[in-house]
Amino acid sequence: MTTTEFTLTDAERAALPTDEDVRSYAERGWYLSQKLLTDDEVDTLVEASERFYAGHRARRLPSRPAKLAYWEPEHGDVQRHNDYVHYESDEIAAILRKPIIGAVAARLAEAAEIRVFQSTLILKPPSPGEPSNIVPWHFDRHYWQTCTSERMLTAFIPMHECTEEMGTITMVDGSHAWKEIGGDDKTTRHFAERNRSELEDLLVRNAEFNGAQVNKIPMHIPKGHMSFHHCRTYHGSGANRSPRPRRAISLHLQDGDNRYRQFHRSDGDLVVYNHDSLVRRDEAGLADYSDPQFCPVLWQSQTASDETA
Ligand SMILES: O=C(O)CCC(=O)C(=O)O
Ligand SMILES: [Fe+2]
Repeated sequence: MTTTEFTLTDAERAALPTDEDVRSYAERGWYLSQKLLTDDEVDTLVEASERFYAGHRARRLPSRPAKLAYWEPEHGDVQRHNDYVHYESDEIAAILRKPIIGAVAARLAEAAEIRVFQSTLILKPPSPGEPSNIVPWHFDRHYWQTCTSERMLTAFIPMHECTEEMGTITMVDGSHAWKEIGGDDKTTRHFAERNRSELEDLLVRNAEFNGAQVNKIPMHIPKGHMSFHHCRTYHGSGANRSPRPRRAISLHLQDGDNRYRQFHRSDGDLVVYNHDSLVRRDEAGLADYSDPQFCPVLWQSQTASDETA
């Protein structure tokens, strides 16, 4: 990905979250955007992802980190996850770096700069009984223990209207503000490695501990719109009961201040994120989460008022 000018058209400015939207995100931990992508851009994502699945790459990762999610045709008709799609597909990256997406994230996170942290190309095949299609309750911060930031967030970008029938992403309202219990070392493991009922139980116990109800809100996302969720918002998704594949990209975003930090499990083991074996080192010899090859800048406010205007 190359740098772009961080400017918006008048129409795009009108699609930014309002002050009320920013307040609502702070309170609820999620936001459903206006239309940020044209129908042509959304259709291009579908075509580019089909080329990706057929094996086309602009470049390949120089090495495979230990926990890389990387669907290949021999894995068959399970849910597909492909990390670093912004690195491997220039066609997809060109759409993900559209400044309005970073600008919306900057408003929500109240940050002057937004960089890519990760992007995952996702496809849920249209098979209602497919167990791998279920995304158990989790929040993304658990996978990002090597990050200093508490403001990171994710844009969930479907490649079509995304409905409950398709197993759209579902938010647990306000859960980003909960204090956590039972967040033991296991939470750094990806949900695919964990037991579903264990995670459902953890959600219920956390709600009780906070005197809160579990209010699940499925995101009905029109074509070209996307949802955003805070890194501590519990979310998950169900079966795809529709006759079509559910296609999306999870675009995980970091604010400009985010840095690598060493994080040890209670057994002393160092937590390792996939970036740690890929990105350049900073002056202190630590993984540089601002390496432009893997973590390009999506948005920089031109003036202080851009963040709040
Ligand atoms: O695919 C989904 O429904 C959920 C994706 C997810 O966990 C995320 O975007 O952080
Ligand atoms: Fe997630």
